[in-house]
Amino acid sequence: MFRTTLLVSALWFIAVPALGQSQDPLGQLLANFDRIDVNGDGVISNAEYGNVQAARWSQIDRNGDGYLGEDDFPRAAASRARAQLAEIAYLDTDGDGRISQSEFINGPAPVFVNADQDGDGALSQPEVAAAASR
Ligand SMILES: [Ca+2]
Ligand SMILES: [Ca+2]
Ligand SMILES: [Ca+2]
Repeated sequence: MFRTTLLVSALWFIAVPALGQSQDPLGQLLANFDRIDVNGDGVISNAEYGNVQAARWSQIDRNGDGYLGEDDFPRAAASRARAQLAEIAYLDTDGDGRISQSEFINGPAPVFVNADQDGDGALSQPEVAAAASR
């Protein structure tokens, strides 16, 4: 049960930021902004966001095969699994039909792209705050 909750929140975090989940990914990003901004330049780069994704990977790749797939979701959630995987299918940059750990970590997460209003590839604190209040 606990693991299931962890996995679902982790996936909501990356895949569906705007659905008003009680787990508030942008709020967490805002609260931890200075810690995530490792080089202290005042913005969170995709690489810095990748550190967050990397820290979460072990929760996401539940079966530990190095890829994010349907088998990493609870069996009962198969249809939701497919929907969420479809939403992040663009992360499969080598086109092998599965999302590897490095594709997951290096690719821009939907939450990142949505919050990056000026499209400069980095998140400023006001951008995160604005996205969090949407
Ligand atoms: Ca930075
Ligand atoms: Ca897996
Ligand atoms: Ca791939």
